[in-house]
Amino acid sequence: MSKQTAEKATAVGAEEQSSTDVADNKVDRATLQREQAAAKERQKSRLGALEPEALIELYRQMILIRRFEEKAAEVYSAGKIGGFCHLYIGQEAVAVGTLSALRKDDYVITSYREHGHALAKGMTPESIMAELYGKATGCSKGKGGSMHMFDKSLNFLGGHGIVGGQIPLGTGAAFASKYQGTDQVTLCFFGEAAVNQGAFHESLNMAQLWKLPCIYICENNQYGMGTSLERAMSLRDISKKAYAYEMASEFVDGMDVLAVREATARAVERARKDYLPTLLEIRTYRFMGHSMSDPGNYRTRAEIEKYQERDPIKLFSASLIEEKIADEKQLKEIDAECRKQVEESVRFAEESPFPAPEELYTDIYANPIDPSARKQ
Ligand SMILES: Cc1ncc(C[n+]2csc(CCOP(=O)(O)OP(=O)(O)O)c2C)c(N)n1
Ligand SMILES: [Mg+2]
Repeated sequence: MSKQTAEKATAVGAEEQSSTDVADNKVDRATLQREQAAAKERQKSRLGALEPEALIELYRQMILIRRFEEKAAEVYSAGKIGGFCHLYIGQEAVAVGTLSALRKDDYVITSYREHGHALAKGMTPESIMAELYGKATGCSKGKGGSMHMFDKSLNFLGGHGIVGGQIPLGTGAAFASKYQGTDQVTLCFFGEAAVNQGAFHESLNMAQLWKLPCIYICENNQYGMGTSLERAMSLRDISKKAYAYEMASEFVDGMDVLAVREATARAVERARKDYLPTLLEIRTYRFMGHSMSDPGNYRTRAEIEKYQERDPIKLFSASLIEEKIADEKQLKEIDAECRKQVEESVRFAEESPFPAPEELYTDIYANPIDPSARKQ
């Protein structure tokens, strides 16, 4: 990929960058409405690429994540979940859009804000909720909690707490696929604050140099904990950082699930056919605080409201209804089914046992410790 081609790829996505993407404290309703109308038209023009059932499935996955996260917040506040808990509300179109462009055996690796990715990869709400509760039936046997969801059978490689720590690991997974001669690709997710870590730059350099089938997905929600992107980064146009490595890149509207899917599909093709990496900057926004313990005093209510107007689920349901792909009743039924599914996951978690004390000594080393040897 030449620098010129990479520039062209970015320029395509850049058309969709909103003029109101910077933090501010007043809502210009007229501009917002105009931008939302344009966003809806862009989304509608993409609807024809998928069958109605596939479109409705995207809606179902997004609403399942939303309802799951709302419930997680509720049970966390009720003291049922210990440790950290980072919610994905507002960012659903990113996990759902990107993962919908994958094959089942492709790899996914991400940060601690991963409940949504885990659900979109096909993990059950039960296995995730039980993990949040620290129960033995959780996907990591109750030993990982919110930041450590894993499912080897689905090639879901976690759930990582160190900012940027998963980027070299994802690069390694992509290296393994190439080395073993498979055509699997890896989606490696991280937040925009992780881009300032050396591990990001080392990984991109290596991936382009060695031609690794890794798609680097920066979920730019514009804040790293309480620090805004403006205060932390000299070059804020993250997709352009790929130029330093002559890597293909795109800027993508993360509130449009179909735009996300299309950009990912282009990157997947490049990775699967030619072992070429891509950097996608997907602009999004988290509606909740950084974690459940964040009161969020660094943002104005007006700013949050502005982004809530751009809610990816609101946008997609409006497009589906206006284009007569689904009606309101049908979408409400799907919502009710998802709520029920989430309720069942809570019941499952509540009724599951905590891990047995002996479990303290398992899953620590590749060669398990023999507890009887400890007594000698
Ligand atoms: C190496 C490292 N430094 C600092 C932290 C503390 N920390 C946890 S999350 C976070 C912000 C990361 O923001 P971003 O990458 O934008 O992801 P987001 O939380 O917005 O999804 C920080 C600084 C950490 N976990 N690891
Ligand atoms: Mg962030």
